[in-house]
Amino acid sequence: MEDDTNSLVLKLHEVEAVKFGSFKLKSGLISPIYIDLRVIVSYPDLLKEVAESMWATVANAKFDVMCGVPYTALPIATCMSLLHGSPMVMRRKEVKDYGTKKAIEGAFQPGQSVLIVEDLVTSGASVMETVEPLKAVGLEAKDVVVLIDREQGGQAHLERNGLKLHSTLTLRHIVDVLVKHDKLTSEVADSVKRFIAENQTAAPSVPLANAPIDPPKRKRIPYGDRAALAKNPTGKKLWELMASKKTNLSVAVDVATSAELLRLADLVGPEIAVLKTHVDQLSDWTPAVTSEIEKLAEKHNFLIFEDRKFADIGNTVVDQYAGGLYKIADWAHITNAHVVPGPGIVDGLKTKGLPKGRGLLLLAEMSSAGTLANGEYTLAAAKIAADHSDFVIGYISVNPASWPGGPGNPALCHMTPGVQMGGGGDALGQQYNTPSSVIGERGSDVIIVGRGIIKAADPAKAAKEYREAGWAAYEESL
Ligand code: S5P
Repeated sequence: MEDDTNSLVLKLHEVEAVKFGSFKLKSGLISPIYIDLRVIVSYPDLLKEVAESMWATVANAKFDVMCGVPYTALPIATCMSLLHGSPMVMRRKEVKDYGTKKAIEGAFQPGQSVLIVEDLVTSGASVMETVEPLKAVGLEAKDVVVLIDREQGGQAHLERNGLKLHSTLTLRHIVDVLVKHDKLTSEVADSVKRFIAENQTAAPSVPLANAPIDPPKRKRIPYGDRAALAKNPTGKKLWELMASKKTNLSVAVDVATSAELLRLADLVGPEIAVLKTHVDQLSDWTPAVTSEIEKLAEKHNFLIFEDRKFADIGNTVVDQYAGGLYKIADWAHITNAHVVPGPGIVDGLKTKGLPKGRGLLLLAEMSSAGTLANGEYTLAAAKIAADHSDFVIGYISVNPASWPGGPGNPALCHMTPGVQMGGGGDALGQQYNTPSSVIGERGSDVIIVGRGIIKAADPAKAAKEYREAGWAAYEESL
């Protein structure tokens, strides 16, 4: 079977149904890959092979009739029908008003089950457009067979609408086969994989009657695998570090003196992936403090995150980041910014941070009661992150699982503050969730814990407990 799909991939590449380069898509995006399966009709042997492979893909599915999604999949469905004696129905694409004109042609009985046949799935929108008129005439669609799943979210969207997607090939598999056979360089393969990761689709807005309302449980991609997707060196290092050190804990050392900061950093160092600082809270800061923090980061293998929350226009943040007293860009691997000024703030910070290989987190949500960072604002932050994924390594977020597309691009990391074992909050609006809720239910990647650790009687022991809780929740979500 593996060999069969390998030869199929090579033939698709040969007839240029799958091309690599730089292609402008309808959406305006530049894609490193272009797939056009219409060309298959010119190669009867290949069409037959495609139909046979897709038939084998749904060997275990049960259905009464088949329906190809117009137009590219129509000849494929016809070929499957001829080869295996399975009847088809046909959807008329032009009929928008299902009430007055026949949208579905052919002989069928209401209550019969239908297999949807499609050439390529991206978001699943065109499959859903076909399912709707089928349902309207009483046909039941449960299974969809597709030649190529681009793995850009279609499977999850279809599943949410009660449809099981069976794919003969995935884009990643195609790319791997072509690299193996020297048809493609691994650089191009990586750029395609990054493109897939960065361009996950939002759920199509075609609502289906009788669709189950429970969203499917997302499976998490392991931290280690996400390193390969990250464009930014600090983003990559963060994923690698979390995977190798087995920790998704960041400690917020919000203290008043340098000695206390260094003492706590040394104590919690063995447990953490990221040390989060607010150096402007220190009453006795000198440049020597940051070199000491850097030494501890080396000793314990963690990254330094200065939680500066930049919020000004691009031109101003340049010097706030690289200059002034603290020269944050010189020593903090990670810093963060609000998106309220618009994307210019990212461009500004990038001028100083990117040459040093630094990474930026965008505040997409906040943990405090009454925060205004929600809804459209959060989506705008996600868009800015997507547009700057060379520098932006992720988000400060609170409930990424609730975002319309879920946590989104797996190259980007979600870090969540407002974490304490007991939940609750403080007197000034801070709201806490538990490590298992943050990682397990809310879909975040890193827990940021301040007072739950630094105010504990034994901070090192508390850090170990939070680390274990965070890691257990991560492993359970894989
Ligand atoms: O929305 C936010 C964003 C951040 S970065 N809410 C937050 O609490 N933070 C920071 O996380 C905050 O500045 C503090 O350093 C830490 C939370 O500390 P804790 O003591 O409440 O756990």
